[in-house]
Amino acid sequence: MTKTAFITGVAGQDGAYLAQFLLSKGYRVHGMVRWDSYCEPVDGLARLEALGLAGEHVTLHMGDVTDANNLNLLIRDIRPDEIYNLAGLSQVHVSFGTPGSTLQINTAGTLNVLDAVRVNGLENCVRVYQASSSEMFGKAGAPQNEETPMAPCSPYGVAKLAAYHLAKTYRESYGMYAANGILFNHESPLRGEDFVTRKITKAVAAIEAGCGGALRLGNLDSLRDWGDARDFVEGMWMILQQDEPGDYVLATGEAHSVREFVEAAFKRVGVQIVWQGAGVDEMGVDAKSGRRLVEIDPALFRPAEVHHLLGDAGKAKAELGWSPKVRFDRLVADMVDADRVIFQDKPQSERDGPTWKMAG
Ligand code: F7E
Repeated sequence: MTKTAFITGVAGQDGAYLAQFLLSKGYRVHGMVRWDSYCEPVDGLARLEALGLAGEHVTLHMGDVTDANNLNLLIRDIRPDEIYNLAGLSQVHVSFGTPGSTLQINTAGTLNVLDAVRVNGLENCVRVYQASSSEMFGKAGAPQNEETPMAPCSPYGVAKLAAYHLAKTYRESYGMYAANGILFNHESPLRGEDFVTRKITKAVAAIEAGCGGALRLGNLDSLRDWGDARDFVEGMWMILQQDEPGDYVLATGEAHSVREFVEAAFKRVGVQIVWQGAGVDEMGVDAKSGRRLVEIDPALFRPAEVHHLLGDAGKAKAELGWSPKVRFDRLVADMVDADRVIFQDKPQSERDGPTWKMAG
């Protein structure tokens, strides 16, 4: 029997890859997009378009997780077998500036999804995947797994932790199939340019093409467990295929610093970075030419930082049979190469356009 999936946040990196994955499994896929993406399809649906999924492949609905009635009606009409709640404010730095809307979207939004299932009486026929995050571990020591006490230190982490507990509470109180995927950082060529990996790979490609200034970054020493988003969306699906709902860490088990990511990305285009100076005066320099390629921008430091994320996905491996296929070096190379194509395809006169303007 054909299954139906409903993805909130379908226009994001994970939503687009998950839609592609579920379509390949024969699912009917419905996705929710906010009004601004819906009304400005050129930009708002760019990721779905990049994967060839716009149009008839995914049925799109205008909506918002902060609008409970809207969600109730959508879920009543679609009657999905599986809901993937991926909608959210995902930029940790931004969450310090907009803590109120972060909690509205990431916590109350999750509550609205869970409650929509309950008030429609679908507790026994819908499975809900909640996009939980390694940011919930915050200051907890590494490595982190499902048993690690959580100590979030950003509004984003706090909001996600509350949503994680809501999913567990609905599971335990109403017998709902609600499962948390606690995902460590996962990246791809579709990653937004306000996240550090994509910001770096796009800047490196721009510099190689001769049209980029120095890359300005914040904390170079934070350690992240970076995987490939395409591996991780498969894990999301696997989580919902278990007989009993549970909570699972998905991670590569390998941590690298932002500094290492910078070095690997430049290495891909044949540039060796050497570091000079210290603190806010530190800079990354091309070992051959002496050109300054990386600078520190104190405005990019966060009020509180998660220093070391390193996931232990042993439970997912043992129970789901999930393990990531893509490792750090290949991820960096794939992302740099995808950004190089953007610059190769553009004549010099168009390279200053908004499509590659650096953000974040
Ligand atoms: O930062 C440092 C920054 O913004 C990574 C989201 O998907 O993963 C992501 O959250 C690190 C941090 O990701 C810049 O301080 C230095 O230590 O790429 P990011 P994130 O905050 O780890 C988790 C699992 C999620 O759930 C989130 O939704 O890089 N960093 N310089 C910088 N970060 C940014 N964005 N920009 C910089 O210029």
